[in-house]
Amino acid sequence: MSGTPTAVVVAAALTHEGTLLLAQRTRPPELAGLWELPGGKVEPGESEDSALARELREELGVECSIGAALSGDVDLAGGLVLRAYRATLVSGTPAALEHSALRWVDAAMLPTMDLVDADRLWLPELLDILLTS
Ligand code: DCP
Repeated sequence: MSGTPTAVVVAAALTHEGTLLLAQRTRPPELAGLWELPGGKVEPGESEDSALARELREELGVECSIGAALSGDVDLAGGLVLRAYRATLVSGTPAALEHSALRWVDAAMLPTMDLVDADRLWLPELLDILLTS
């Protein structure tokens, strides 16, 4: 049996001058108000890199360069797998086109933010990135 292919959700650790961009979700109700690494689902036939660049264009209105993956994947409900990648701005200034707010956070601020559960896996690695960038 071939089974159902795993759908991947890609998310960006978008950094700039020692800060990380967090985006505040508007939906679904159980995630609304929580902060996430911006991203979304990879569409059929799309590479993960181009999916993430597309999501950042749609959600933030910016062009980004996608880098290395962070360590570890997160299993989400509904057979989705969440994977995060480093990203840097190529052009534009992020705007909350699909979120209720955006915030650039430094290493001191990051642990105080109310993150979606799935993204907490990367907290140590994100802090390391911020403290060494
Ligand atoms: N998700 C997460 N952490 C992130 C990004 C996403 O836990 N940093 C989760 C939330 C959702 C799932 O991944 O359960 C899909 O995310 P989105 O709803 O943001 O993705 P899309 O907008 O692509 O999906 P759709 O258009 O189908 O709603």
